[in-house]
Amino acid sequence: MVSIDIHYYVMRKFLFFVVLLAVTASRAQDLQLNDREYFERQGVNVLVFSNSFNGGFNDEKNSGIEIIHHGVRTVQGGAVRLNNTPEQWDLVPTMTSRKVDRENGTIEVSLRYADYDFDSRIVVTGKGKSVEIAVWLDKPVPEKLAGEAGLNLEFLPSQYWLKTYTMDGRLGRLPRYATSQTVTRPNEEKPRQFKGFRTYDDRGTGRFVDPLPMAAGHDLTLATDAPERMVRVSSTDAELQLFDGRMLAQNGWFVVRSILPAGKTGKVVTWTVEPNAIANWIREPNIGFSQVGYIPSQPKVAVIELDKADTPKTTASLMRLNADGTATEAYKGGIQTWGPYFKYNYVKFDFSEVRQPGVYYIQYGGTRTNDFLIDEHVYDQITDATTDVWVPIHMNHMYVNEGYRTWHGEPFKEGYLQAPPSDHFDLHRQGETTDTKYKPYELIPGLNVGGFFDAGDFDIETGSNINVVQNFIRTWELFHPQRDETFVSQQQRYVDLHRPDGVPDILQFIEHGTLNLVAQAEQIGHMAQTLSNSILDNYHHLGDAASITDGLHYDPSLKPYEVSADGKRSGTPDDLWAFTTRSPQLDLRAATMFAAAYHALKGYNDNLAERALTQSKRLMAEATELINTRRAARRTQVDEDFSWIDGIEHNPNAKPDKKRQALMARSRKNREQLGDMATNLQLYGATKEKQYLDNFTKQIWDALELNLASNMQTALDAIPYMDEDYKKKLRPYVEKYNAYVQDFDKQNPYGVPIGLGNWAGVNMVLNFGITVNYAHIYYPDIVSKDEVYRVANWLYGCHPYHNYSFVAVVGAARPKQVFYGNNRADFSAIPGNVAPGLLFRKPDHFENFDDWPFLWGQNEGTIAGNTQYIIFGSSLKNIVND
Ligand SMILES: [Ca+2]
Ligand SMILES: [Ca+2]
Ligand SMILES: [Ca+2]
Repeated sequence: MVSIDIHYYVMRKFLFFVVLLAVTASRAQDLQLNDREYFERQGVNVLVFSNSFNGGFNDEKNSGIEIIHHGVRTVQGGAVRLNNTPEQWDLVPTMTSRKVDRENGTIEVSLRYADYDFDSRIVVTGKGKSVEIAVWLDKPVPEKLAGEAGLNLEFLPSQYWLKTYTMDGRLGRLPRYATSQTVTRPNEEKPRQFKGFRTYDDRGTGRFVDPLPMAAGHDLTLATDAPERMVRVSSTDAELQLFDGRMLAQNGWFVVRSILPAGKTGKVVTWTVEPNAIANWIREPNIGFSQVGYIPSQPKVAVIELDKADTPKTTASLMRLNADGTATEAYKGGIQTWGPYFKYNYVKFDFSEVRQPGVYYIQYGGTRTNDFLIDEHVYDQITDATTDVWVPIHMNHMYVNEGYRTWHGEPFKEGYLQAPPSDHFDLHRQGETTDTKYKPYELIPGLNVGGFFDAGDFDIETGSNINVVQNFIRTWELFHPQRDETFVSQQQRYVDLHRPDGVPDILQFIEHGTLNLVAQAEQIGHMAQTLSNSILDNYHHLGDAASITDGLHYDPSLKPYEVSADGKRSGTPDDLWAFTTRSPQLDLRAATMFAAAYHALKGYNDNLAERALTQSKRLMAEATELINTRRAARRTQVDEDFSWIDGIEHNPNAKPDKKRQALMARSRKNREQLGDMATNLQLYGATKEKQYLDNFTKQIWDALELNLASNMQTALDAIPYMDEDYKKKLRPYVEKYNAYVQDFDKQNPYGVPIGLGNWAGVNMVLNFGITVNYAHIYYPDIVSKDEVYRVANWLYGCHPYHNYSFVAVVGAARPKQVFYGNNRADFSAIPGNVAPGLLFRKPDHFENFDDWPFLWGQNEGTIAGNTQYIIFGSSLKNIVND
């Protein structure tokens, strides 16, 4: 009996626990508002304006209500919007307040469209496995927006296309390509776009295109055939419409939308949104390693990114592929814990011991990586795709051919017009005056020569092009690469890839960049800010650059789309503009670059070299005078300006101590009197005039005291011109820099600086990599060779989110497939491109899409960044091969 009683007691206790567990478990299955202010359950994160529309480029597809669904941010753009399928330059709301009420499990945001004096509130409430999204109005929708304003939520096409859906029980399949229906409506009915610009060319019809819904009803389930993507949206008080945003713009998303009712206030639209969660889902480990492979002697450490709920394994193996196709375990080693970093947990697997050349893969639990090489020659080709393919394709004002394929015809044959005073859509503007002898809209002759496309767009950013020429000159002077894989004829305006022409390509790239920049200085009198599109509807061009404009001079006396009888002019205002507001700082940068270009080009193109030198001297004198005049005028207004020492170490909020203040004051004074130290150093390199070196020497030590990390590169760049004493004096700073480098191992699991901005930080990482390489070259006893692989590992696959190489490189086993290049509409890449990398979304998500190229913050490559990569890659190869 006793035993039975005890048994009964234990049973009751047990049952109680089972019930308790079930209750806890079901609560754990509910969406909970967590400490980081988003709704969370395993496999589902619902973010409510953790990321706000920032207005820079309007709709960056990065904001509003977002869902990270089984690790992928597949839903965003949840907000009150004014269009069925908002485009990038359609108006976005400003978030005027955000309240998190943890007690009641709600997040409330207030949204405002100032252009229409239209305010609304969105309240998101966790309700079991769903969230309720409700729109509240204190005043009815303004009359002008009635029928236009609605609650929108956007779904990532590449994760939803080809999947099935149901709307009120009716079946459908989301299409791979946009082929739904549209209507046209009078332009007056279209809500205003960004700064009044227009994304479309209406061909004189006075009408805009508006997509029609693919489906409508009250209960929609998307991806009924894919549990990891399945989301149910239902509403009892509003009709749901499903649109395809790609009808208007290739970067559009699938949109679920309910129009806000006219004339009503209070809670006007209510949705229940339930993202499906796969039971006990745990994210697959992301094993970060170098897709390019490893040389036998280098450290080889894989960083493994794990779900918080995952239990780390104790060991991993390096498997070697044998000649007969079988695999054997080459090494088995322990897993080291690194710890948590943002939302994941990190461990490491060190297989440095393995030095035998061969083909390997990593086996960690049930996860097997793709194979990679260990071999002496893995880095030999890392810059070839960039120099042989990416760079020549970005040569402006040339016809570019590759084998059977034409990349683009000769763009902008009609040249560039003087920009009138105006605002612009790509972060620059033309000031009140033109600062030139040209009248607004007048043709500025001679600018359609040389230069490089900026990035995924086709403008010439002067500042970037100056960097590009400098990067090429630096590569040329340091490494003298004789590689010749490109035919360049300035006379024929023709470039042919993979056709040697007897001239080293780098020299031809220096020449091409200089040609445009010298033309700017000669024709305009100073440097243009940019040569860019004048109309938004040809700025977002995707396709052959030669078809952006009609190649005919714009003639306002003709009607739009009309061509003159002689066939040389048209009434279509598509010509690009030169934005010519004078910046003496930009002129100074150009002057330095021209001096260096003179040296690089002398003996190859003497005429261009002389032109560059002439402009260098003139701009140097004029800009210095202008800067001093402006500085004197400003002195009374701005007392302290320390912006130039901004950098990782500089904390603008920290009040510097007395000693530092004195140092800052002295640095500023020296800088004003002697000029920028890096500029002085470059000028010394170009002219060998001693005064420049003296100006540099007077400043470098203070600069290193103030900001070691930012100024170390300049200090190292001086070594070839300096004596042994300088090198000795620099030693303790290099020792400190080495400690700074090592410290990154504590800051994050990957050991490199990681940016959290709206543009992922590849430039910062490359700068870091270049400086580490040079520190090793000059001080191998302080900065060991092992350090130079940090950035290589990061770039080629050892990073968060996925393990693909950020460089579309020759040699990588698994490079990224899609980039934000000018062929992005084809879900493609231009070989040799370097992605910005991992975009950080607040509060804790890193992301790099490899099936959706359209987010520039993570996938666009720039001409300045890619030429910086050439320096990084060249220096790495140099170190490895020594
Ligand atoms: Ca641009
Ligand atoms: Ca060549
Ligand atoms: Ca034209």
